[in-house]
Amino acid sequence: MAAPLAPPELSTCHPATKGSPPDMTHCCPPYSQAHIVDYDFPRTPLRVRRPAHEVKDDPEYIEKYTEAVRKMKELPSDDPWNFYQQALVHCAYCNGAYFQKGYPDVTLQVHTSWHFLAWHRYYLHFFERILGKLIKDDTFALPYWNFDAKEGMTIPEIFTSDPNSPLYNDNRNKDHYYPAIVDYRYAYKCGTPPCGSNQTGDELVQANMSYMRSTFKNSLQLPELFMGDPLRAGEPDSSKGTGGLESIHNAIHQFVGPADTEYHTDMGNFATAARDCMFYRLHANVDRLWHLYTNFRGNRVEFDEPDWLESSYIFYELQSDFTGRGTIL
Ligand SMILES: [Cu+2]
Repeated sequence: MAAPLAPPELSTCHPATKGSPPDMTHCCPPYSQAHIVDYDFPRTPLRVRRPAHEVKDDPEYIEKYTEAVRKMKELPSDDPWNFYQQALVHCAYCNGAYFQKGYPDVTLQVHTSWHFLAWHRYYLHFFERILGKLIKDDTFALPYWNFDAKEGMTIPEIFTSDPNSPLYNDNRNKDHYYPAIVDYRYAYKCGTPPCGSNQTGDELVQANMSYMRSTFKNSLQLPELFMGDPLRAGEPDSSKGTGGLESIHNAIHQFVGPADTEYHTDMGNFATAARDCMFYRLHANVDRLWHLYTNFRGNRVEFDEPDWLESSYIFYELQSDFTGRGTIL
């Protein structure tokens, strides 16, 4: 049965009803056929992502970032580069809009398995390239939310301070705005209250840090503990275990999303999470933590097998100049 996960068949996209709010089931791309080609990494300058708590004191960068997101939100609503079209990519891959190619009963889900880190790495890569193109700066890099450092353990204020900013989103838990400290054990549903570690201040900072440390340390010899279980073509995600890094990321999604609504839109639901700029900030740090994990393991590939190395996905690619819309990859 073993085989690498294949990209979805666009023509079979259907309503994404798995966990979606009832008004958020139309997640398919605005086309059903496309010219699909293999992706070659571009020869553009290296983009260097910086931590949120550093860039907030760099008005020139904040201006660029805000402008890029504004432009993305202003694109025609059916343009693949449009901010909300990009968010639908996440919905389609996560809320059951596709079946796995060749397996009409098995939905395609890129969470809760080893695909989580790889898929999101590519997702951010293409999103970041679009932002850079829109402001004609191919060195533009997303900031990362450095929630594993003391200075970064609160929701960054550039996303919360100005309701008129393109970076702002109203569907969040405002009780968790600065100076509330992120809690790696936070969850909407947790059986017995309290939901989370029940700690505050420095104690919570220390608890988070030791949780992160043990997540790394306990999984160094066994990458599935950090990255999630292998998921091969034809296997349902429900049979798989979530990796330690994804679990921390889940807590942070829930920490940002509204606790008191049924579907916890935006950040608390797969279908809508990427409608909030915080999503990309959070995932930029998840990606960085994966990079650190790889370093700690001496840069050995985590799963040296074709089912991991040859899995593939579909994203929107760009034209090579600054002028037009993206071509589809
Ligand atoms: Cu995701």
